[in-house]
Amino acid sequence: MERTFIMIKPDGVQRGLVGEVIGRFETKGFTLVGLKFMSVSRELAEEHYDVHKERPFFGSLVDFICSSPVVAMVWEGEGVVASARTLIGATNPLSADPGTIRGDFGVSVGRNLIHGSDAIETAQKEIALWFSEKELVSWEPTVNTWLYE
Ligand code: DAT
Ligand code: MG
Repeated sequence: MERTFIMIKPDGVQRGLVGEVIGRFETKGFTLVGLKFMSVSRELAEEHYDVHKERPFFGSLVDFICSSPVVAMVWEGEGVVASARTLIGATNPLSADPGTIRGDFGVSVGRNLIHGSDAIETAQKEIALWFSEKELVSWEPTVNTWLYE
């Protein structure tokens, strides 16, 4: 079963949107397999955003991620990587569709509330970066009989 890495960024936590965001993934039908509330070290933030290290916003992005706690999660389900990106919405909340997390709750690219892995391979890398094997729980929700044919 596919897995993706999702992080509620410091703005999402500070604005009291943790329950709202988790609820959207739960009610969609995805399965939570990893969850932790944590402060992020500079080293971890820099590694996580390594693909953006040459971009002008890299420094402020890393500062922001380290500025206040985040909620790191792993969600599982068929097609969860792409579907989570759809639930999250476009990078710039101003152009994100209503009904998406960024579309409903944000107004600025530097405060876009949430991170989601952009591809299956990226998800595997990010899950391994943020979670140890023993922090992930493999389980089969009984409701899956009513979610999957
Ligand atoms: P996404 O988070 O939608 O995958 P991304 O990987 O292109 O977007 O960028 C990572 C984060 O960097 C993004 O969530 C917010 C920040 N960011 C991206 N483009 C930016 C810009 N032009 N100015 C400021 N921050 C930006
Ligand atoms: Mg990205």
